[in-house]
Formats: sequence, C-alpha cells, structure tokens
Amino acid sequence: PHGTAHHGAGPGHGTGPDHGTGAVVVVAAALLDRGRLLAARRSAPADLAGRWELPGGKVEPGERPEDALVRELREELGVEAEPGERIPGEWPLKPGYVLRVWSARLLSGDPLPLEDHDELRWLAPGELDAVDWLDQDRPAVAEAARRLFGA
Ligand code: 523
Repeated sequence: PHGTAHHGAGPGHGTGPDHGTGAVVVVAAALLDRGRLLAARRSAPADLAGRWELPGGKVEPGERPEDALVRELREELGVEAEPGERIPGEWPLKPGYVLRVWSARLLSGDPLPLEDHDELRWLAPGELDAVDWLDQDRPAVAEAARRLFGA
C-alpha cells in the first residue's frame, strides 16, 4: 500500500481512476480457502482501526484492478492469490472512493497481518456475522457470501 500514488494524490489524481465517475477505485478480495472467507482487522487509521474488512487497497495509475488485488494481498498478507469473478456491485467509501470486490483463491502462503492489519480470521459460511465489519464492507460481504456460499 505504499506506492507512488499515495502521497498527496487525491481522488481523481494519480490513483487509478474509475473510468466514468472519476472516483478512485479500491479493490478488495473475498479470499477463499477451504470454503472459508478471510476477514482482516484494520490497525489504521484511527477511525477504521479495530473494524474488519475484505483486504485490499487502492488501484495505482495504469494498473489493472486484478493486478492491484494480487499486489495488495502479497504486500499486506504475504500470500499469492488468483483473482476470480468480480462480485457485482460498487460500494461508496469516503467521498471520491469506491469499493469493488473480486473473489480470489489462495494459491500459496499462510496469510499474516504484515501491514495495515493486526488480526486475521477465516470465517466459515455460518460465521460471517462474527466480526465487526466496517459499515461500507457489510453489503459487499453479503453479496460475496450470496454468490460464493449461496448464503
Ligand atoms: N477501505 C474500506 N474497505 C476495504 C478496503 C480494502 C479499503 O473501507 N475493504 C477504505 C479504507 C481507506 C481506503 O479504502 O479509506 C483505502 O484503503 P487502504 O488504506 O487499505 O488502501 P491502500 O493500502 O492502497 O492505502 P495506503 O495504505 O494509503 O497506501
């Protein structure tokens, strides 16, 4: 999450624009392994710390969203993952930022909270309400669960 685009780059400047609205696209993974979904607890910033999210980050200029997803999972969790289907929908974050979600399959590595997180949990389909998701992630998690778990 510490690429060149992140220093002083505001919405629509430098960081991967959404072709259409000008919003910055934040990609996140519904990362699956053995039928469970990974939830990650944010350690920063203060207003988000302690809440749980689908891991991901901002798309950099010229970067494909799927590539951004792979990069973020490598940086933040130390794993290799393969993006799958896009979860239909787009969820507003702070002004000028939108969240888009892809399913992803764990290829190798055991996720560790290397950056941005202080705890990780693999959730079985019946456990999705067990963590305090960020408000903006809730509808994305629900849609991902519907599609991936038939929940
Ligand atoms: N969210 C969010 N949910 C969610 C993600 C991956 C991100 O609400 N599942 C928000 C949190 C931030 C913004 O989107 O307001 C950017 O996410 P962040 O900080 O994880 O993106 P990075 O890692 O690209 O950003 P830097 O650490 O600043 O480089």
